[in-house]
Amino acid sequence: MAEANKKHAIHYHELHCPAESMAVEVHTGLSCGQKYLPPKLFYDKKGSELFDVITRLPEYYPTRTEIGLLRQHAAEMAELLGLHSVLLELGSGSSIKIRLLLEAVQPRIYVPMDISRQHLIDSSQRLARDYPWLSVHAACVDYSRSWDMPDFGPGRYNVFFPGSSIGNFEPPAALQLLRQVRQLVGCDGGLLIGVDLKKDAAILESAYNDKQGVTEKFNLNMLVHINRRLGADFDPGNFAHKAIYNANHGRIEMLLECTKDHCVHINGNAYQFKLGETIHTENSYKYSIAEFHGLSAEAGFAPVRVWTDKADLFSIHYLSAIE
Ligand code: AVJ
Repeated sequence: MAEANKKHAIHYHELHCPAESMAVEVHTGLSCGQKYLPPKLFYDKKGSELFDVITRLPEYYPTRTEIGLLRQHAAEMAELLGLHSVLLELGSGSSIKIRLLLEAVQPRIYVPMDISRQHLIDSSQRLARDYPWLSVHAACVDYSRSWDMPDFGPGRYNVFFPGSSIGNFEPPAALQLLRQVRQLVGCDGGLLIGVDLKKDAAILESAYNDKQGVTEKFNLNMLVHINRRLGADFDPGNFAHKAIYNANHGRIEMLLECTKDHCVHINGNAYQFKLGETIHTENSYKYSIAEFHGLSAEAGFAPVRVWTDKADLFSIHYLSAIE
């Protein structure tokens, strides 16, 4: 068998029981005056693949800027994280960014966590193949809810949370998640987190309205995902992609705008859609450095170091647990 096709042993932890909770969440969101669906529903296998294409788009600056910062400052980041820690990653996706840190950090255990199960398993096996010395414990988890983490033994714990996925959370929910991360890493742990910065609306809006229409496909794929999982009859052809920067809230809002009056059926319920009405599928909050320091302090983290690029597009914070 060719080396590239060999399956490499990983440990797997199932921490997510999605089916009935998805039906409830979809029903709740579509029964609201302003209809909404949670952004985690983007990430079936197809959605995770489309997101990977987004990360390489010319307009989508966050991934390439963050990777630039990781490359440039990996040694300093590794020194702060320390050797042989338990390294957990939230929303690990394809586990590409962690590769820039692994050699320098030499974690005792690496725990990629993601909601997209098959994508997580495939990515974890590729990582285990490329880093045969690394102990990989993949955990399928919906980190927008609280979860019970298996015990990975004594030692220092660090969380890596790149990509500005924290921006998907309403500020109170972001605080709750950071508090849970603080619990997870304990009193001598740390958090290395990528946070997209506030900036000119034109740069933001073009990043979420790419010319090739990949973000549009990614947005519409949520409806296809719901159709498959819940037997719904969404016609993606009845919706158009929209992304706008809401400066008052400091967030990009992704919407699916309905292009004609119609009705969608899910689990015996009928949901009416009017021409021009929207489903709000995602918020992506942007934070100044000071704002993010405020939020993380409330969660029990002290700022240690922050790295930004020359154009001030993106930030990576290293924070250490306090109290
Ligand atoms: C994965 C949440 C960081 O908000 O930029 C990209 C998702 N949505 N294009 C982001 C996304 C549309 C992305 N995050």
